[in-house]
Amino acid sequence: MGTQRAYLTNPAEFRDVSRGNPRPHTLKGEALVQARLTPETWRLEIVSDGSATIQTPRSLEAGNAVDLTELHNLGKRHGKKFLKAMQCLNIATPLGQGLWEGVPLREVIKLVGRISNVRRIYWWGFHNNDPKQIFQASLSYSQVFETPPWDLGPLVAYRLNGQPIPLLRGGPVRMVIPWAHGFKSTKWLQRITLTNNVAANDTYANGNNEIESYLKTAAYLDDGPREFRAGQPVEMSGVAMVGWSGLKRVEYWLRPDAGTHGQLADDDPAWQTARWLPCALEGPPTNWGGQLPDNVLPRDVWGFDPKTGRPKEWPMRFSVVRWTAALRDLRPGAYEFRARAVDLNDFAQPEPRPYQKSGQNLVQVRLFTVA
Ligand SMILES: Nc1nc2c(c(=O)[nH]1)N[C@H]1C(S)=C(S)[C@@H](COP(=O)(O)O)O[C@H]1N2
Ligand SMILES: [Mo]
Repeated sequence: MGTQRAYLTNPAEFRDVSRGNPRPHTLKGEALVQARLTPETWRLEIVSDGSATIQTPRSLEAGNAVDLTELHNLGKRHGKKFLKAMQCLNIATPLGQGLWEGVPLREVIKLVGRISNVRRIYWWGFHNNDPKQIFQASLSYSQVFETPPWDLGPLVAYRLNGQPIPLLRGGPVRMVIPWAHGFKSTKWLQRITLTNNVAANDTYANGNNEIESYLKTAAYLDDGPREFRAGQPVEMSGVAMVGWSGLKRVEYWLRPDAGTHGQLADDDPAWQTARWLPCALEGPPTNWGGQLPDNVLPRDVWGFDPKTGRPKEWPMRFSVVRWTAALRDLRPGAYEFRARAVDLNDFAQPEPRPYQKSGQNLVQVRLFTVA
């Protein structure tokens, strides 16, 4: 999505991260019906694994699993529209940004009546009939039920950019966890399980990933030309993900190429003397109506002021913002360009020191020459 100018990414153009063999979004016809991935056949089970007590489990077996009409009806009362960029914990650049619409997960779970002994909630989406391939993610009871009003809780989503979520993006129904990396936003959602087991049993726990990490504030560089002519303006650009800690600014550091192919160790003293200069951050679109789907009013989007129809804060958390840096009067030579984000704690990326299995936020570099 690096060089894309439109605020929302076309659903077909998100970079895709999907397991399963065959991939669920390649199913067609009868196979799609068997998989319950059409709007008519889609069902959501909400059950206990035996360790939690729930009043009225909703299951295929009992014939009372939740269908799309029931979910849409919940949406009429509790539905939220919100902007969010999807980002994989293991891929630096965000995959795409959407306007999602869904119902808070807690409202969906209320459909089972009284519950007790629930310490964790996990869910999975369709893959195929091989239980080993199930892709599962989880949250704690409190993360689902006790979200503060100034935060968007986890959502069961059914619309993307004003349309039903296409099969390719995990429709008919997908979990969307606004603050988390993509692996918690399970596509082709089919079953939610309540448990007393506190162990976080996310599939992503395999592979050494830190599974409770929040989206990180970080700047990423666009690709672009590697050679410029002297006297020509050089514009560098990229996107910044606005993570849990918000974004204060993006800044850049330009230095002559040190001849190490852009390698710079974490403990290299050059970091200490680097001169960081401000990048320009793109402001909010002046015409939100032109960016949002036709059937969505800015004032109805979460985080927007209902009176002005504009975002209450900019840039918005859990979304991306574009940045640019204009480099002028460069002498002929070879250069290293780096950019980093500074969050609302005044922590510069990557401070605290990064553990890349909690999300990718290394400071990126672009090499170029001026001839
Ligand atoms: N059912 C299912 N949901 C899934 C996945 C998957 O493999 N299967 N991949 C997850 C991961 S790791 C990421 S990063 C996001 C990617 O979302 P996208 O393909 O819509 O960009 O989907 C998540 N949801
Ligand atoms: Mo991912």
